[in-house]
Amino acid sequence: MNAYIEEVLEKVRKRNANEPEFLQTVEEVLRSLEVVVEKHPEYQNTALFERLTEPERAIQFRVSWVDDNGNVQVNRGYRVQFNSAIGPYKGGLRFASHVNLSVLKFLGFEQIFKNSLTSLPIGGGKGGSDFDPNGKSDGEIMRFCQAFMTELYRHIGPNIDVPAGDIGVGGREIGYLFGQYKRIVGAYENGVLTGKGLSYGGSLIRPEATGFGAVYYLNEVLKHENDTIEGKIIGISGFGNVSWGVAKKAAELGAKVVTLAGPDGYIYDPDGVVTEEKINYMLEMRASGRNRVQDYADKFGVEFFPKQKPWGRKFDICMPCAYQNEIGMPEAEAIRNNGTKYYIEVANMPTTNEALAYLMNEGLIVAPSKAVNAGGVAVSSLEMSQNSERLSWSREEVDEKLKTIMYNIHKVSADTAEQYGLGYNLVAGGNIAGFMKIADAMLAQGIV
Ligand code: 2IT
Repeated sequence: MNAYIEEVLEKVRKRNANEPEFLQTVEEVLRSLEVVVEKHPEYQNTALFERLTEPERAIQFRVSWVDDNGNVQVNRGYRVQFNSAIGPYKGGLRFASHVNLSVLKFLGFEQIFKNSLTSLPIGGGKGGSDFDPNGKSDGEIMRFCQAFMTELYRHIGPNIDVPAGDIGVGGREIGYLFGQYKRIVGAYENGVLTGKGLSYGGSLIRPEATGFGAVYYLNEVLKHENDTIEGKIIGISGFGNVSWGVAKKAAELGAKVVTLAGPDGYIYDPDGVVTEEKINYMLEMRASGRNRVQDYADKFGVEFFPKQKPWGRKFDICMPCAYQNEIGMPEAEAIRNNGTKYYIEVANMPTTNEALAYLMNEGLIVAPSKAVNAGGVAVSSLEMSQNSERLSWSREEVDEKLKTIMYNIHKVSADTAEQYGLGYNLVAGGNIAGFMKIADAMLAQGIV
């Protein structure tokens, strides 16, 4: 163990004692950087890790709005501007009842490394609210988004901080947020948000990007193992935007996603979520605001397992696509005992540190979410490029760039791990590769 890393971890634990998700990711990332620190005394001299683990800015604000019954509701809004060493802060907004500062600091911290891995010029940030969009009317969603932006607008801009979607924030919410931003600033700055609709500056392939990118990355892992995706059985959790992209691309490449999961339980479809009708139905389920996956079982006549997770089943590949920490030790043991070979994280930090270490030690091939799901933010950055040049690129052009980006993320992760004598350790390789660019930029810019 490296003494400097230990010292920093101790300080971070003390200072953020009530932020378990944030401490979890800092612990995971810093431990994997020990091999790098030994070779770089300048990191310690410049307090690089103390600076890296402290957000440049964390804004918290009140969001007051009026619901359909005329009652005043008060929510809490946030934007964590974590690191701007390589570009304007970039990262999504999450609207969910579990949102708090710890969750957004974990997401913002991970976003720094993820964004760096894309090789594009974007810093790390994240934001959101404890507002729960489930069951809200369209009018309530709009009024909430307008109230949220009325405070947020003063902190963001195309060259300052560029939010996008995350859980609970999709195309509809981005539209309302952009409308309010434009109304307040009185200028058409559409590079201020990404994930926009095509008619006002959105990018083709952005809705698909996270899921497609994850499958492109998976493909690189399979190639490395002299394996192919054809015929593979994939177990996933979630049934939102990311799951949809994974199911769609997997089906296109001859694999099958056989489970979907929501807060109500999971469905098992032995024929796979492969037809256009089934894949499109995922969008309908999400848009309904019911947050129920049982609707799929009812519609297509497949089995539904109330209140259960899918990980007890046998799959070739597991791809958790829902929430942080959905895979703890019991789930990890089930996955290992079923003989799964590939564990591909897609949701941000879906695995507890203990379960992650266990799966790696047990010899599964583990790919980290910071790399696997980076396609989403990568295409967001391509959306910013298109907005800057006031042009829009074809579907093929964006998809080709996304493929190249995912290929490079896998390659730099694998090569970096190899270079440090860690074998095919995509978790450490991704962390180190993402970190090196940030560290270089931070050192070059002096003590700020
Ligand atoms: O977690 C993520 O990378 C996202 N929610 C996407 C962020 C973005 O700016 O597109």
